[in-house]
Amino acid sequence: MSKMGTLGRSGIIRKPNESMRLIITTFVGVVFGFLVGVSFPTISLTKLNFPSSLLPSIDLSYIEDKNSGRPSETFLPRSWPSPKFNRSSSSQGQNLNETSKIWVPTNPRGAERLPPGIVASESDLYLRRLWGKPSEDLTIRQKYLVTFTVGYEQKNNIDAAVKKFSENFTILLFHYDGRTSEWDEFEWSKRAIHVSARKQTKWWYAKRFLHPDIVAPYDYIFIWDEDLGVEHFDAEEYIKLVRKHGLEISQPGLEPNNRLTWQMTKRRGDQEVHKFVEIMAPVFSRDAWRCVWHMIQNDLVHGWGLDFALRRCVEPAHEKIGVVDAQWIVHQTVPSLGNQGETQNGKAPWQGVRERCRKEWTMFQGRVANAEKAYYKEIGTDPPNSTTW
Ligand SMILES: *[C@@H]1O[C@H](CO)[C@@H](O)[C@H](O)[C@H]1NC(C)=O
Ligand SMILES: *[C@@H]1O[C@H](CO)[C@@H](O)[C@H](O)[C@H]1NC(C)=O
Ligand SMILES: *[C@@H]1O[C@H](CO)[C@@H](O)[C@H](O)[C@H]1NC(C)=O
Ligand SMILES: CC(=O)N[C@H]1CO[C@H](CO)[C@@H](O)[C@@H]1O
Repeated sequence: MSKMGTLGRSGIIRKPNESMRLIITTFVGVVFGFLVGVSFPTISLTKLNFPSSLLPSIDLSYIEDKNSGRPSETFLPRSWPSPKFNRSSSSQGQNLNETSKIWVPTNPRGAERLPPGIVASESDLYLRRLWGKPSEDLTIRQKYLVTFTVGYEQKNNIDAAVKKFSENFTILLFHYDGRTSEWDEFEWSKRAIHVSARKQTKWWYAKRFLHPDIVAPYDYIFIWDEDLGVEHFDAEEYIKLVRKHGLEISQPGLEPNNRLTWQMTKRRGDQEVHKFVEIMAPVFSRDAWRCVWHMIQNDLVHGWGLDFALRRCVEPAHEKIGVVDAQWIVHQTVPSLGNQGETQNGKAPWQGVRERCRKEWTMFQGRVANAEKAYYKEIGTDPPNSTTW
């Protein structure tokens, strides 16, 4: 590759004493290119530049297991120009009839020129090795994801919390204080994923790093705060209950509760919705998260008001949003991100944060209401009378 890079730049000769070297590398490059052209005569050298024409020809010799039944010919896109007879003109590629080019409108936006078979539209957070066979990288494909937004000072609490999550969970820490390497004192830290960005909120991280197409392999996604006591919590049991009752958005009971029986608040009045207000420990199903992710606003980082709007993402909300009382957690009020603001106009940092939270809440409500109004106006009907908030 480096050879070819030199060849590509060889037209610009700045220093005379370099020209000899350039001539030699050019010569080597030409010979090399000629040899490759001879070895792989079916690959067009007119349309494609050299390095990329080399790649598909190498891949032809390697057939993945899952494709082993198919002839290797299928690796060659049929719609490419027939290269054997049209080597001469390099501009010929642009004159191709449009209909012979790949254009698949159902592909993800921007990837329409790819044959659908090569489109990997979803990903995951699984850690892979740098060696060996890719197919053997993963010994376990975790089906659940748990994220904590953490500062190092809460390390003991997080350590206790993480230990409540089995190997079936991918662990992802969002660090708001920039301290990541210190966590390596915990054995589990080496298999966790650490994302560091200073002084950001849970929802900020979630919007940026938990795109639905990235977290697609996970059945359930826990997006948790750092100050939760998990002594009475068992993650696998929790999942079992959530599955059993078909909860798309849930949260463990937030206070100690003597009735250790699971009870969903079926007829939730305003008071019970309010109980859900802080969403400190929400758990989303894959489908619910796909919707909620889209509802998170890029600039409203505190997520206030989001909890009231969650019901728009699941239908019927009163059956699919619930609190799992049998698995409960304790909210330990500790100074955390709320204190990471800045002193402004003589006000304490936390006051500025609190004010912004309230402001965001108002803004979010306004945006939802306006969006809804705009929607009904566009389709030309009156909005339903029921108030949303
Ligand atoms: C491409 O082919 C279609 C029919 O197959 C024809 O109508 C069109 O004019 C062609 N375009 C060019 C640029 O040759
Ligand atoms: C992890 O998941 C597998 C398959 O669902 C299950 O058999 C196993 O018990 C789980 N591990 C724990 C610790 O619960
Ligand atoms: C909505 O409210 C208007 C007046 O406020 C009333 O005339 C109308 O019947 C109501 N529609 C429904 C579906 O309740
Ligand atoms: C086989 C093939 O595609 N031949 C084409 C080569 O290019 C000329 C025009 O540049 C076409 O007319 C041929 O059909």
